[in-house]
Amino acid sequence: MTITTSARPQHLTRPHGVWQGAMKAGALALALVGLSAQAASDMPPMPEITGGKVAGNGQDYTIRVSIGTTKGGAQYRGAEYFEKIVESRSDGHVQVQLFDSAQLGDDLQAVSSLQSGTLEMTLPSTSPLVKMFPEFAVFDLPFLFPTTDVVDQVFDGDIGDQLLKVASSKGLVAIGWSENGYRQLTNSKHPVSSPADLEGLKIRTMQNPIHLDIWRTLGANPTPMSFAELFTALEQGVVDGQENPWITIQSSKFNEVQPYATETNHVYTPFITLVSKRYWDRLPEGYQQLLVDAAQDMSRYERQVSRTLNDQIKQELKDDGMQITELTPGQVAVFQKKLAPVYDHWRDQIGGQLIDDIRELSQ
Ligand code: KDG
Repeated sequence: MTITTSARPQHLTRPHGVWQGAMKAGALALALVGLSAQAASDMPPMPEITGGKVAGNGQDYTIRVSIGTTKGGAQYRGAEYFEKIVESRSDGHVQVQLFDSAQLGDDLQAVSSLQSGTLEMTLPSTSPLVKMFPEFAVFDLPFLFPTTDVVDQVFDGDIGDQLLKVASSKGLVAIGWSENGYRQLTNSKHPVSSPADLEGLKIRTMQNPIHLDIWRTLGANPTPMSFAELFTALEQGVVDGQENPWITIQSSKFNEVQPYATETNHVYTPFITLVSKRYWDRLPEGYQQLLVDAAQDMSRYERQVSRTLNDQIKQELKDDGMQITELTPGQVAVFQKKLAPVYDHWRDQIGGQLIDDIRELSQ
């Protein structure tokens, strides 16, 4: 897949969303179940809404949004901002209802509900969707996104637009990106500071062939599982470990059943904002553009929330007794060297050009 400059999907004209202002403490408290009081208080305030009222066709619309993570995470916070923008700029004619913690199904179930038109919107990780969109597997390659700057260049540039175009098919309309984040390993057995320490550890992965390849290549014993089943599987010892960003580890209380963590930052996982094509085609053009505007504003704010809280929450997990191993650059290099074959395994399927284009961004 070669990146072309005119990559931007037709439905994605970039609005002029800017950052301003603060938000009322009340709503702040309401929205933050699951996060510590400290993290809650450090949550960046929602920016003022920019852009005027949008005229519809006099009809009212409801958008149910399925979210896999809990109310305490950056993802839910971003979705609340999306809700606020859409309801205010449509003068209440478009109502948004948020359903967290996979109430309406996990990522794969929610996407299939969009395709059948029984649900309007969802924010899945890209990893469970690689069978549907093989190019998405580029996000699962280890250590390909060394900094959030590289992530933003992809999200806010041609590569991100091209991948949204790819995902605007199969009954779906892709309108934006947000941040799941850099993944960290946790386990219930012992500290891990080298691949050798992974010998025989049963690690849960997302339903994704590259993640299975990563942990198999490192010498662990990986098993794919839906996020919705993960906490119970950890609690019952069905698996010894898992990997997710710090904010998800805290908001899903994995630290209560996982005493050990290693700051691996081994993969960066995005969320993608998807709308049901059947629903999209019923919306007047003004409301289609409103959803795109709101998704872009949500994307920038959610990334800010995720990054503001990331280090803070890691510290809180430590304060709450989690034993966190911080790898030295030399120790990270051992993991990177051991994982080099993963690139050879998947280069052709993903597309060498796409991988090289992203690598270029960190040069
Ligand atoms: O819907 C939530 C999932 O997208 C997210 O939690 C995926 O990181 C993920 C995992 O570990 O399953």
